[in-house]
Amino acid sequence: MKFVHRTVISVGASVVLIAAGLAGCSQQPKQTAESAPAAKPADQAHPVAAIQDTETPEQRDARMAWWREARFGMFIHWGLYSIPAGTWNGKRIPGIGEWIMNTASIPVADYKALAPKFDPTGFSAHDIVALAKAAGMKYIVITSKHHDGFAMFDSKANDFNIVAATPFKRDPLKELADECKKQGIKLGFYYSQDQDWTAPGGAALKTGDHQPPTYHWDKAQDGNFQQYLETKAIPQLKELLSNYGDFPAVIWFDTPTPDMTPKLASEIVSVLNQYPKLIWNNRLGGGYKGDTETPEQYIPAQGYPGRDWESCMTINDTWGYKSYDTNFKSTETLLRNLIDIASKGGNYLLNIGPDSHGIVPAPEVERLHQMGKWLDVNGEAIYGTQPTLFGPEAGSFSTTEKDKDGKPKFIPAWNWRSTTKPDKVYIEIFKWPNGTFHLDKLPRKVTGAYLLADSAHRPLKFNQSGDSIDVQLPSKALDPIATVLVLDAAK
Ligand code: FHN
Repeated sequence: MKFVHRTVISVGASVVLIAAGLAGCSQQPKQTAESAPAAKPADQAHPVAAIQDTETPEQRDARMAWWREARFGMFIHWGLYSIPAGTWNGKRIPGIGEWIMNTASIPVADYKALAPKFDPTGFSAHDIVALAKAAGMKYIVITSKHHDGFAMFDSKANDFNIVAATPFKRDPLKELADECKKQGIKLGFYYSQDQDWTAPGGAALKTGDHQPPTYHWDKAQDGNFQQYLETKAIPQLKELLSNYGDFPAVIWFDTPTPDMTPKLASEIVSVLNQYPKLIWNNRLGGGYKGDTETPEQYIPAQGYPGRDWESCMTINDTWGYKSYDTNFKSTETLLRNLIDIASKGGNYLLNIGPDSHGIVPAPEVERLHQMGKWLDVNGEAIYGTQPTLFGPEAGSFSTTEKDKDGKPKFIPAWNWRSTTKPDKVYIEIFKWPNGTFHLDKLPRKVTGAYLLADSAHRPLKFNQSGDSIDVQLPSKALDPIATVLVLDAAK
């Protein structure tokens, strides 16, 4: 897949896009040292000041509090693309499932003809929310409209939507909003504000042999971007922001292109500003940085000190369901990713891709349940924690190997990670040491040590001398994936 106008990093079967003005998504962590932007006049930065430009650090901390506590969320990519599920006209289409319309150059009319076939009666908002909860996830972000332009909600602004155009006629976002409220977790909406391959004027990124300047592959896609924005995207965003009670807690924008000028983006920001609790990511475009960095399909070597961030990742190699993608990551990898991310101060947004019946693939369910079991025992070492006090345990930059940008390659180490709370240091041990666990440079006095998975919290012997400590461990790990050693150690 090849795009123009922006840097593209292919990660397996997925893509990461860096548009002009998009602050996140870079392979190397960007050390933006601002913990909270100081208030500044609108005209100095953006045509319309965003909440991040005007709020105080205290207001920002309050707005971000639940999100920072959460650490683990569920991403859901679900739409019409789950019907072809990676196959078109009998041919397996390479790449990520939700891109099939673009990758296979499917004409608009043919793609729209999927809608009358979409009847996902197996969808249960209750079960999906219960799955997120069982996995230990604290929020859900679902695709309300992906690049294919199909709205997975009841939209009066555009009738290419699940209620008006399918026999299903139900609004899954409404059902999810009700369930999330009932089961006590947050709900956010992904919205593809810029790319829209079925609305005239919607943008398309360059792929395959699609031609400039629009990279459209069907005349029905041609039109005016501003008109698309003002007649479809902004009205739909208004619907999403006002029709779902307490939600959305998050709006997750995606793939901004140069079409999204600062002025056009500011039209969206004027709408977002009416929702002062809302959190939105760094992919709006037009130079707006939003609230969160969004590394995709990778974990930044050192996180983004001073910035909120969230790594979004797939369980297999696709976001939207593909019937033949069985390359599922192991529970061990998924859990270690979560721990790695938490130790660097970020959130993990882990994707599921329900099929065309609305059913979540069994291997995904199985892994999420296993993650939840670990979190049931060890969650206190993840939720609401602060990053490691150490750092080198995460790995180091190679002195010989370079990454694709020619910079020193980061080589992760997988022996242990650490997270902290004001009165505790957690050590998540992957590789069980023989006899004792040794730590250097511990800047706190330790008053007790035990294993989280030992329900009796039996004290472990330790010897602290200066800033180094040795803790005596049992001969075997209590959990083969990660056993958490807790050090009582107040700041
Ligand atoms: O093009 C999309 C892709 O389909 C998927 O939605 C991911 C999720 O972050 N975002 C874009 C690629 O960066």
